[in-house]
Amino acid sequence: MTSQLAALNQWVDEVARLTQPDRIHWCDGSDAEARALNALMVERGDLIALNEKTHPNCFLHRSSKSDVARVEHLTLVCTPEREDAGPNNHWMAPADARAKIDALFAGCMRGRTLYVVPYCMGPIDSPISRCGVEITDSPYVVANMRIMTRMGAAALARIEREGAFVKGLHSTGELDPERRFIMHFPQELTIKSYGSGYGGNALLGKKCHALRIASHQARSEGWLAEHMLIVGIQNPQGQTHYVAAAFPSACGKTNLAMLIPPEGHRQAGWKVWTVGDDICWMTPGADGRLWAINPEAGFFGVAPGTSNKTNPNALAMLGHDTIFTNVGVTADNQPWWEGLPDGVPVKDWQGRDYDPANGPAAHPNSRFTVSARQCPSYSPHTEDAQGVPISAIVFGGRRESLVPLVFEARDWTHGVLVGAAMASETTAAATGAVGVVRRDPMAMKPFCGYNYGDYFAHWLSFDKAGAKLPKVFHVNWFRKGADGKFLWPGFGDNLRVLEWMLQRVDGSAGAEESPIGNLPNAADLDLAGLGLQPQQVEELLRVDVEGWQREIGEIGAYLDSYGSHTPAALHRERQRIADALEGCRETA
Ligand code: O2Y
Ligand code: MN
Repeated sequence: MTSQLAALNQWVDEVARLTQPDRIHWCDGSDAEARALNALMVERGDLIALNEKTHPNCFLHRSSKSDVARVEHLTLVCTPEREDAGPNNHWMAPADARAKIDALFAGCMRGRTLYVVPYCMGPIDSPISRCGVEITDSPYVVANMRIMTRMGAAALARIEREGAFVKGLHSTGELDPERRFIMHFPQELTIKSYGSGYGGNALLGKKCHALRIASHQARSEGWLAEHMLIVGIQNPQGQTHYVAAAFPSACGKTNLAMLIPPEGHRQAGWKVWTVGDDICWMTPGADGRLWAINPEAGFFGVAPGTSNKTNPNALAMLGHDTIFTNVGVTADNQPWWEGLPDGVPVKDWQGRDYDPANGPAAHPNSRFTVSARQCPSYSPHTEDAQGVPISAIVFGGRRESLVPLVFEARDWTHGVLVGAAMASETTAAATGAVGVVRRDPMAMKPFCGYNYGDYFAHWLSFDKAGAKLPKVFHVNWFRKGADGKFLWPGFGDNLRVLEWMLQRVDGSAGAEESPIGNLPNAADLDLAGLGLQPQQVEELLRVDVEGWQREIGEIGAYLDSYGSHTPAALHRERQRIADALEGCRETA
């Protein structure tokens, strides 16, 4: 037996002594194992089989009603020094955290089965991929991990061959919000999660491993673990450029990852390929470019609002082999959520008879878990061991005013500032006030496993001799006109903006310089057939100098909040923009 397997066995034994399960099951990831687990969950009432004719091999899971989303206030990063976690994370000293959560784990698996889930984040033979093992007492978590990661025998074999693996210990516990924690110990490559069975709290390969722990590893190993979709854009000449894009929630990330080109573009030969919809690991290649993999193997997407109009590719993949969580059901046992044009719900997400007075049939954060291979636009290059080369990085947010449709950063340092200054208006999808601008650098606010100031410095460090870094852009699909209506149609038409970006990468499109970056002139964008008025286009691309002066002041205060951790180069870059805006006002 190799030392890695010995280390794994020893850890499983330790956990079993602490949690006292009745049985231990090592998951091999096989179809037979999945069938048996599904049958067990149906028998126990954890899963409900959906209409076998319309949705073969699809199941509904209803979570506890107080366990329906990530819990940021209970999510901790436990570094030896508080400052290393930064003001962007909730922190507890590792020894205190361990004592607190191990007391919860003591005896928690009595009467339950302990599942050992070996998994690989990324293609099984990719040097960029990393392995982990999740120990859980939830068969629902096993079923989801099987879809979301490369889980089972092949991952175990890789763990046997190579160095350290990430240890994730999870128990649903009593599903009591008062006895719930999601703790990260980056120095020990360990995650401990107790008291939730939902999504990012429980599927430890996703946000916990692939972002919080991986961002920490990436910093020390010289790569990037990012909250980004990856999409391939094929032009009519047959060249494909890959774009990585970061957006805060409720900005249409999954829709952009699965975009369908507008009719004219489709006819001209444009194609869009989906590599990933949520997480991107990027590493510098021998050629100086950044090469990216999607560490996940599936999508854990929001169901409400997914329809043939907003995301036909997503809808097409949900017809078979899908786990739905917290959606409603129709009389003939089909899954249903708000935004579907057809069907009538008879049961809501809690299993009650549907009554609009109780709220929506599907929980607003209800989800589908589905293999990425079922997506019609799935890129075969998703499996490439070396990853795909990234030509452009896009940051975005939801801003009613001020922020133009698109601008290009002048260089990498400016691009890092653009990402660090990212902000979005809150929507009804999140708790708290609506329409408030919140900073969410690189869309990593809940996921960066260390001090944001150090994270900005890590991003800047990629700009070194020989690097051929992607161009960096910022987009805002959500600017509104004086009439309160969105100025830009969004969805498939966002390809027109991506087209300009890729022409900038090739050096074939024009742009006008401004203090905030380079913007397209109206003539640089293909707006054919959109019917936009010239004033609308002007407003979409307008730089409001006074508004930006206020914004750049607020960005300064935000950067200051990370104290001495914020790199001086970002302060200098911000000052340069402030000076250029001042110069603009004086000449106006
Ligand atoms: O993990 C959850 O509980 C839901 S949140 C989520 C799910 C999939 C992809 N991204 C997110 C997110 O919050 O960014
Ligand atoms: Mn996400």
